[in-house]
Amino acid sequence: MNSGFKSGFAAILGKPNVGKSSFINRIIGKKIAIVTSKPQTTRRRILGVLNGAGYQIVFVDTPGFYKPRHILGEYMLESAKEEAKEADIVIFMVDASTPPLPEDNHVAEFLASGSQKKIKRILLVNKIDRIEPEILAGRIEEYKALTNFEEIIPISCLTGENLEKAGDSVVKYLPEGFPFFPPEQTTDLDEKIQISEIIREKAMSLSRQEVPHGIMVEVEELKPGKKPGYIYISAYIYVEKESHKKIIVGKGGERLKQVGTLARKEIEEILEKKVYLELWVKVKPDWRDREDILKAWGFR
Ligand SMILES: Nc1nc2c(ncn2[C@@H]2O[C@H](COP(=O)(O)OP(=O)(O)OP(=O)(O)O)[C@@H](O)[C@H]2O)c(=O)[nH]1
Ligand SMILES: [Mg+2]
Repeated sequence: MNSGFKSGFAAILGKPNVGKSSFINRIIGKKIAIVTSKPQTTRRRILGVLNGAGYQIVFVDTPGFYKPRHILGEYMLESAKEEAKEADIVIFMVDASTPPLPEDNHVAEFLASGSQKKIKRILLVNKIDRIEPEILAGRIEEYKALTNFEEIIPISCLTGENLEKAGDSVVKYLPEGFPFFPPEQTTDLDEKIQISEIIREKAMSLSRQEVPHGIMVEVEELKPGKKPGYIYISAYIYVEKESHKKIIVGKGGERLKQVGTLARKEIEEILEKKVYLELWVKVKPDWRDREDILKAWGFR
């Protein structure tokens, strides 16, 4: 009926900061998910579609597994689990530069429970560029013991090592079926959300300590600009405290300006148009624990 075409969903699970979003961007060859050096960057599932000869893989980037400390965290963990339950394959990603940590066990325990027990699993041991080759084999053994895997592949999203091999092994376990998306579509993200994510990435990257985790961005307007050929975008950057607002704005507005410049450049690349970007910073106390706000922002 479909002449052996393969298609399915591969959910990428793992603790925060192991490189799940980097993997999706690198394997698709396009920036789909934002990446920062801070844990808990990804907050909701993001799809990345990879088309090849006779197959379509829908990679699902998920928030990292960690112990929630607020309602947003609960949503993030739940959303990662839901995506895994609906996937055909689970890619369990770990960080080669450290031995297994409790959050890795948490992922393994989840995979050993309920309907998860039957799912095909591929272990990707990422960041191998960060360790000496002599210790890699031992490190793999430590991770291998977490649960049972169909395949184990050491990779580096930084250098690209073994990424093709990782893709091939996903294809091997894909079920037969028709493609889910047309060939030109690489993600399902709405344009306004994509833009707000880029702004959030820049704001998170330029701030420190507890500030980045309390940042939320909402695009307010996206319309043709006054100057011909320009797009006008206005967005709110929300933070949890007045002191955080001062940090994001910076001395004389310097930091906010930097966020705006970096974000604008990237948005211009995506939209292939000149952009006039206006950013406003607002305080929303404890928004990560406010059901009403989270719901309005699509987290519930
Ligand atoms: N050295 C090295 N760094 C990497 C590699 N892959 C990712 N990184 C870095 O690791 C950090 C985290 O990467 P992300 O892709 O945001 O990790 P994540 O698993 O999506 O994190 P969360 O969204 O917080 O769960 C970033 O600074 C990346 O540049 C790699 O193969 N080697
Ligand atoms: Mg991520």
